[in-house]
Amino acid sequence: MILFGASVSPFVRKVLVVAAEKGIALENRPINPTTSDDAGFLAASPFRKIPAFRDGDYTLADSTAIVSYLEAKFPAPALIPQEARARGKAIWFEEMADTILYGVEFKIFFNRIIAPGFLNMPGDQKEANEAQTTLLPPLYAYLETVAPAAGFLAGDDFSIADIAVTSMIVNMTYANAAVDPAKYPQLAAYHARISARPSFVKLIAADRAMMGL
Ligand SMILES: N[C@@H](CCC(=O)N[C@@H](CS)C(=O)NCC(=O)O)C(=O)O
Repeated sequence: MILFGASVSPFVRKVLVVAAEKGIALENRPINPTTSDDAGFLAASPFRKIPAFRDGDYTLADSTAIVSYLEAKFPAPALIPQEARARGKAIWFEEMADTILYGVEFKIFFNRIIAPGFLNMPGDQKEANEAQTTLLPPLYAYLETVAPAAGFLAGDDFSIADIAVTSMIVNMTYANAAVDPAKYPQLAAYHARISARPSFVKLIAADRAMMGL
């Protein structure tokens, strides 16, 4: 199985963490989605988005679709809860991370890291600063109300909810928009605990080395 895209993408990281937690061997090809002419990537991702995925003759794009496939094919350990309330919450947190958190993460991470570091462009620092000061606080404030002191976001077990939210906050951390423990102590402790899992630690170390952080 091949996963296209680099782990600095929070969506690629989400799939790589799922694979690591389940003990699935994935070959990771960290292609650039904008410029890649890798035929395998283009065949798997009709709109040049990462992550994209191939398993034999089967292809998928979109992290949620790929995680759903991996969950069905490799059910243990379960990362999408079965119980109704827990499953609903897991999908809510994954969706909240992938849309609401990502909308703010993009303005901060793109302008501070991707544009200057990889595209040789200055990045719109005003947009990044405004996103950090006005758009991000309500999101961290919400997560502060739901982050558990022990345990997980959806049900009793570690799940896609924890992976998706943590993956997005990891990118905020790279871009100097980390959770301030003085303002959001529960969320900061939760983020530290989940991002310390071995499935995250290796990827974060590799990202930091790649970005020179
Ligand atoms: N909903 C998609 C989002 C994927 C996405 O937007 N990936 C970004 C990288 S973080 C991308 O491919 N950007 C390149 C582009 O839009 O050209 C998922 O969950 O996989």
